[in-house]
Amino acid sequence: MKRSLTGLQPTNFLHIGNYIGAVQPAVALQSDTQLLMMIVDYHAITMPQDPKELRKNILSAAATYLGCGIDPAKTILFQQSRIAEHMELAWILQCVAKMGEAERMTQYKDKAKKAEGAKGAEGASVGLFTYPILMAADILLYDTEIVPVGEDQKQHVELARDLAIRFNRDFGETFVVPEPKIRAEGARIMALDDGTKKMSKSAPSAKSYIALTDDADTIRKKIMSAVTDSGTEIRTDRNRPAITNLLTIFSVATGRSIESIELAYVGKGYGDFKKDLAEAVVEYLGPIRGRILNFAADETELKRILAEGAEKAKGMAAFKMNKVRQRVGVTL
Ligand code: ATP
Ligand code: LTN
Repeated sequence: MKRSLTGLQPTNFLHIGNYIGAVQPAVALQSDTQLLMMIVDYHAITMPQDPKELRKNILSAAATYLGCGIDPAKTILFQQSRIAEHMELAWILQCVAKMGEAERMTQYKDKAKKAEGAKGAEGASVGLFTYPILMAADILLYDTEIVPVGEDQKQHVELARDLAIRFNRDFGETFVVPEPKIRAEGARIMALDDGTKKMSKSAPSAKSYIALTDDADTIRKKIMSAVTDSGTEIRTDRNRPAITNLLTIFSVATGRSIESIELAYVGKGYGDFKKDLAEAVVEYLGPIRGRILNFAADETELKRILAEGAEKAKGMAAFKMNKVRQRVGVTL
């Protein structure tokens, strides 16, 4: 069976963009690949986190994945920090990666600008800079072939590919070269309050995203107040990112093609369109929300599932690291 793997940071609640871009594609991969699903807590601390909040967020991430349909009987669901081999391999890969490569990562450049008290990269943590290399370690440690992610992670998966190819060339065949799996539509859901920005968990305004735990009324309010572009027509257009984004969400939530939705709203206004979109999203997310809340109520069970996942992942990671140490020349 092919192996697939993805990870999401336990920062805040997941939003509809995370679900469409990464979680739903991962859930779909459970039937014909061995999926590893990670809560990447050591990625989360590249930006300051309150320890109490982080602990809560790790458990709620587990509940969220389960609520979205991750099945622990099929999938290895685990917390990154429990497997020390991720950090060990990340160190070795840091010695394989080049400064120039790491400096080209666009997410680092964007996040460094936002880092607390920072004047650009000066105030960002070193971890934020090396984070894509830790992500490469996450992927390569498990012989991953397929990495379902949103569009913003494509560059990081490409770095993992480059590092795997270079390591194999220099030390002998060791790693599988992974492929990103990015959906054609919905791989970059935009913020509801700004059609030019990616929907993001760490956005300052809760109006910009729909969290998977938002109730029906909150979803309706957020969609009704979503920005639209100038003009009145309901159709996709490169110069009208906000309405294009809403049409994408409508299409993914209902399984209808964008063209058929555009056709259905010819001559109608944004008001009608948004009302129907809100109902479609409520229907799409409603059952998931209920399941997340149910799983979240049983902390003991969440911890049990994570411990079981960690045990399985540990065996695989330890096996691979033995080989890596031999290749590098530190095993006597
Ligand atoms: P933050 O904004 O705080 O960095 P995030 O919302 O980008 O967080 P991550 O944990 O970094 O969330 O991403 C988890 C997964 O969700 C990744 O595969 C990422 O590509 C995907 N993803 C994130 N935002 C979107 C989006 N707006 N549309 C589609 N996929 C997304
Ligand atoms: N960097 C990713 C999260 C992540 C990941 C991974 C995704 C960490 N390790 C391995 C896929 C595979 C992000 O979304 N911020």
